[in-house]
Formats: sequence, structure tokens, C-alpha cells
Amino acid sequence: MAASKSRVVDIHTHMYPPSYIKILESRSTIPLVRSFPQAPDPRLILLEAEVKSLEEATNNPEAKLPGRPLTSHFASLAQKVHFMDTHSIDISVISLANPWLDFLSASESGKMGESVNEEFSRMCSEHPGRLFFFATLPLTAPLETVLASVSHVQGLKYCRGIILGTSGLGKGLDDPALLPIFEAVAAARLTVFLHPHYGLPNEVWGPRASAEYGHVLPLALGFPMETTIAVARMYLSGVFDKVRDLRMILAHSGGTLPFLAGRIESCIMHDGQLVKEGKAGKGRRTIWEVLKEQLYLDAVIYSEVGLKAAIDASGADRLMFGTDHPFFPPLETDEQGEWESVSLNADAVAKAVGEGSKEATAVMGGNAISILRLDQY
Ligand code: 5CU
Repeated sequence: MAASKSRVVDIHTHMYPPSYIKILESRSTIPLVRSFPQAPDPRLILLEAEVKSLEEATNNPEAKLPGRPLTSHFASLAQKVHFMDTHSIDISVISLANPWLDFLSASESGKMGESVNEEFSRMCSEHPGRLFFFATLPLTAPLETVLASVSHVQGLKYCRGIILGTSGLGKGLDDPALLPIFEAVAAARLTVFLHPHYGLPNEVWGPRASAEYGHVLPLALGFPMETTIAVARMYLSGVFDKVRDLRMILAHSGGTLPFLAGRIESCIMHDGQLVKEGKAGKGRRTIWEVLKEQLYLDAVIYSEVGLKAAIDASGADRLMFGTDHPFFPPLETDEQGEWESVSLNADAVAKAVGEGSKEATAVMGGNAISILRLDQY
């Protein structure tokens, strides 16, 4: 299928299929879904930073509600398509939201992964050419199950990659045990969409955060730092050199990587241990080079200042628009209408590269169409 008109593609847009919500409803520790008598919608409670308010609301019906409302935006395909139509989004590359299958046991995750990926595949097939997806891997299962899952999703017509958290097999993404998985994903031409969930330890936010600061610190700072740390660890361990065909999209414009890449480089050059071990010398591919050769960034950073840093670090040809739907709904206007979180990101693109420019067309959709082969299905 060929098309000449410029199209808008949302590569950062999540769903929880109904079978996954059922599991969350059956749980008593995070992640979970729970109903409270004082609210019409059940609450979706995901983050470590929400545990304290969960306990308080469980014990006191007057306490503020934990988590976020689980509206139809999280699980309904019709709602996703309505959201796309409302915001003139032509194509969405949907993915399971955090924390994916991370909390399932080794014996549960393989089967659940298969069923979630089939469910995403089925949803995409209901809207051919409008929906594609990033699959999820059962990383708590044995290696052969994970590799079988890579082969399975490679064969699904609308699958274009894998959504991946930062915990890997439990030891982070610099774990050598992950290499066969990265190699299999790269060989299958599946792009990794790296997304945070765990943030930073709660103590970092201080004693006032839970009662007074809402979700701001873990989401605005914890998520981006988590991504930055995960990629820096991968870089330092040599994953990108070992798996040269690995391609990763970093959520939230790379966390703080574009801003901190120079500091990472300087710390490497001035590190006595790394210099002595020959890890800092000539021939080393810098993090700047990896940013331009193996990494892509989404454009979910909500201002042209962050977006310009992302463009400077990675290139306007490596940036892809996203919305983070169904997170960040409007709080004071109709959820069925336009979302300010979407227009903030679209406006940032226009301001950073010029409204209607060739670069804006690329960031808003053209890049995703060519990088993720969205015209081939
Ligand atoms: O609001 C949130 O907690 C989140 C989340 O959990 N995951 C995400 O992708 N965006 C926002």
C-alpha cells in the first residue's frame, strides 16, 4: 500500500486488554485494580509510590484515592480508535502498558504473554493499516520460552517490535544473560520500545511526597531517570557493540540521555579504571554515535526545549511522535474530546522544527512509517 499524504503516527500509546485487567483485579499487591465505595470507576494502582496511599485508602474511606481511575480508555479498542479520530491520528502502534508481565511467575508468564500478544494482533487486524503493535515478552519465563515468544511475535502480521521495561531478567539490561534475547530480537528485525516503570526508590522523594506532591516526582523525574540509567548501563556494558543490529526507541525522548550524554562521555574519558582497562580509548563508539546509529527517541517530552535537545542528540529523522494515551487524560474537560497532553507534544514539534516543515512531517509520522515499515502489511 502506498500513500503520499502526510500521516500522523502515534508510537507511544498503551492498552491493557480485558484478560490482563482480570489478572489485576485478582491481585492484592501492586499492580492491581481495586474498587472503592467512594468512587465510580475502579482504581488502577501501579507504582511503588502509590502503595502508601493504597494502604491509607484501604483503612480509611475518607482518605484520598490511590492510583488513577481505570476508565474505558485503558481497555476498549473502540475508545482507542475514537481517541485517534479525535486527534487526527492516522496510525497507532499500540503496546501493553507497564508493568507488562514482570510480576507473573515463570510458569504463568509464557502463556499470558502468548495470549496478550494474540489479543493485540487480533485488535490490529480489526483495523488493518491503522493499528500495529509492540509485543511483550515473558521475561520471567525460562530462556527458551522467551526465545519462542520472539519467534511467535515475529510471525504476527502487525507486530513491529517489543515493548521492554528496564528490569530485564531481574538484573537490568546490562545482564549478559539477556544477550541471546537482544540478538534474537535484532535478527527478527523487531524494534525495542524501551519504557520505564520502576522509577527511583521512594525514599528519594522525601517524606512529604506521598501526601502532598501527587504523582509528579515519580512520573516527571523517576521515569526519565530510570530510562537514562538503563541505557547508560547498556552502553557501558557494550551491548550496543555486541548487537549492532539492535534498534531501540527510548520513551520520553530518551529520559535525560540527550541532556546528559556529554557528561557521560566526560566521565568515561576521565575514569581511571576505564582508561586503565582500555575501555575509554580510541576506536570506542561514543554514546553520541550510538544515539545516531542504534537509538530512536519518541517525542513525548511536552516542550520544545526537551525536543530540541532530543533532535540535537539523535536527529530529526530519528524522532517519533507519541501521546502516552490513556495516561494523562484531561482533568477538567471531557475525556471524549481533545487531550491537552496530546496538543502539548504536537505543539512542541511545531515549535521545535517549524509548523508544516519537512522535519515536522517526519517527526509526526513519516519517520515511524519508514522505521517501523508501517506501509508493509
Ligand atoms: O501515570 C502513570 O503512572 C503512567 C504509567 O504508569 N505509565 C505510563 O506509560 N505513563 C504514565
